Order: sequence, then structure tokens, then C-alpha cells
Amino acid sequence: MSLSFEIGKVADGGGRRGALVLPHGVVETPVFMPVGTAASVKAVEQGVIERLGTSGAQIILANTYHLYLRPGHELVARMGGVHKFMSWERPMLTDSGGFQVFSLSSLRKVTPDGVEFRSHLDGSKHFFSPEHSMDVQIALGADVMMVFDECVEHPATYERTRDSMALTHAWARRSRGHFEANKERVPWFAERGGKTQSLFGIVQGGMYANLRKESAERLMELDLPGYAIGGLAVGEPREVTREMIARTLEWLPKDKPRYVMGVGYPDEIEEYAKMGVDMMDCVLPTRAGRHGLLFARDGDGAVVRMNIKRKEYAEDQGPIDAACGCMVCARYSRAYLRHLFVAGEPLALTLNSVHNLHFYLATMERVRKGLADAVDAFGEFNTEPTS
Ligand code: PRF
Ligand code: ZN
Repeated sequence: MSLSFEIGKVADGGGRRGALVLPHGVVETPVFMPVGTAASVKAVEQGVIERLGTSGAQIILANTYHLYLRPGHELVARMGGVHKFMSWERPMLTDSGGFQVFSLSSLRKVTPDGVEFRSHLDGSKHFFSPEHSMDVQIALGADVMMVFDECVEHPATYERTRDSMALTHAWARRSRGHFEANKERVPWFAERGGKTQSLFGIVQGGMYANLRKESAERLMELDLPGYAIGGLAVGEPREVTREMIARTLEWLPKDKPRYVMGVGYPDEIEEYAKMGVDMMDCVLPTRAGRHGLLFARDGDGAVVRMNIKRKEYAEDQGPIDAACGCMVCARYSRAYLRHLFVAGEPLALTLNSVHNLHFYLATMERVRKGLADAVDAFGEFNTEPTS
């Protein structure tokens, strides 16, 4: 086993602190993972990512779909794997391509064997199967890989969701089989003393709790080292997302990392972490930043959204958020950031992304600290979630 996960006592609400030990280092959970789709967290350089928050991002995510199309996973493997290629020596996770094929490519044809699709880059034709996704993810060499799944669209009927979920389970089984047979082919196998990657399962089942329960149970038969909750934040109301996460957490093993894919706003990641979600990722801090949307907190600590291009900031000499502590807020004014954005200066994309990422990571640091304090206060009696 090339992963270990230890958790402390469970706080009120279900949250827990943990340490996830991976071949490239230790990740303190709950954790937020910045998204580096094409082996780059858009507009932000690796050296800066290592200095976000108090001690930098602990783990980042990359996408199988994008790196397979460009520059090609075989090239990345020849460069020593994605860590060496992008000069990032901390842990990484790759998504399987399932979700991106369904959200980005065109002319998809899903068969029991896999998905045929056309590239969003040049229209060329490709085929992804669970086995192929494993081959690509092994070549990329992230610490954690994901099974190849289908994320059903929202809304979807019960029958459609049930059939899609059955496909996902068959694919998860095949993903595991192919991974187990080939895991020693990871580019850093010898260099890391025979350590390998870890493959996580993905619970689907749309907005149907009974399907999600069945999904969790079927995936647990595969005894994977971690489980994700997929198929959420696809357009459903926020209460439904929360309900589905809360229910699914009850059915997943308590002693393994639990990862909700593709969420959310800052108050959502805080809420889910306090419910017992260990890992989350989202393009929101970087994507919103590139659109001039900045997250900050008001005097009461509530999250506020600032649209930096607004006229009211034109001569505002204050920082985005005086309490933030990031390198952007320490140095630059709202007036300057507004100017950069309005003028279309590339630096605007970088500074906005750095602030937002810092905001997310600092939020999670605060949650981790709060969970530790809560557990200390309650001592050893508080071993089970009380709500
Ligand atoms: N499956 C995969 N990646 C994902 C999702 C999913 O369901 C989601 C859903 N929010 C985001 N990323 N493989
Ligand atoms: Zn800041």
C-alpha cells in the first residue's frame, strides 16, 4: 500500500482532521486542491503555489483528458512524469478524464467498452476506456488517480441515472484490474523505492439517495484506498448537494479519505469540510479570478464577492481584503488591480488568482485548526459525530 491515512477524533458535525501520506509527501486534511488542468494552475507559477496560505498548496490536481490530448501522456512519461515535467515535487492527483470527456468534447458515443469522442482542440477522434484512462494516468504518475466514470447530466431520470451508475461500476472494476496489473509502470517506481500510485473510486447516483447508497456499497466491494463523491455541483440546488454529500458520507468507510469532486464556493468548502469531507477541488478560485471576481470577508467574517472592474474601486487605495495576508493584499491596491484588469494586463489574471487561491487555502487552514480545537475541547468522549 502506497498510501496511509490517519484521522483524529471526529468533531461535532462530522468533521475530522487527518494526515494523508502519499509518495510525494504528507497532505493535512481537510484539504483544498487547486486545479492545474494542463499541468499548470492557470496564470500562477509553481514557486508561488508553494507559498500560498501558510505553507503553500499541499496537493494540486491535473487532468488526464487535457494532458493526453496535449502534449500527450507518453511525452510526459518520457519527461519523468507530471511532477518532474512541471517541477512540482509535492503530491498530485489526476482526474480520470471521464468528467472532462463528458463536459468538453463533442460527438460522444458511449458504449459499454468506453467513450468515443472528438477533441475540443482540433476535432480529432479518440477513444477512452477504463484501461486507457489507467494507462494515461500511470504514465502521468500523479500520487492519486481516479477510476474512469460517467457523470450523469442534471437533471436525469431515475432509469438513466441507474444505468449510468451501473456503467460506472463496471468501469471502476475494470479500472482497478488494469491499475493493479500495471501499477509498477509509474515513471518514479524505482526512484521512490517501489511505491506506487493509489486509485480512488467515484460514487455516482445523481440526486437519488438510494442509488448513491448502492453506488457506495458496490465500490466498497473493490476495497479502494479512497472514495470520491462525484456527480454533484452539476446544476442542482445547493441544499440538494449538501444532502447528497451528507447521506453519502454515512455510507462510505470512515477510515478512508473522502473527496468531493468539483466544489465549490468558499462557504461551501468550509461547510463540507466540517461535515467530514477530507478533500475538495474546484476551478472557482482561479476561474473567478480570471474574470475579475475576488473573494473577501466582511467585518463579521462572512464571504463577500468583489467585482474588481467596478468603477467604485478606481481610486481605492486599500487592499482587496486587509485581513487576507496574501502577497497581493500585502502589496497592491484595489485601484491598481482594477486598472490591470480593465487594461487587459496579464498580471491581473495572476494577481487575482493568487489572492483567491490564498483565500481558499487560508479558509481550509482555519477549518483544520477549528477541528483540532473542537476535538481538544471535547476530549476523548467525542468519538462519534453527534449530528
Ligand atoms: N467525475 C469525475 N470528475 C469530476 C466529477 C465527476 O463526477 C465532477 C462532478 N462535480 C467534477 N469532476 N471523474
Ligand atoms: Zn489577498
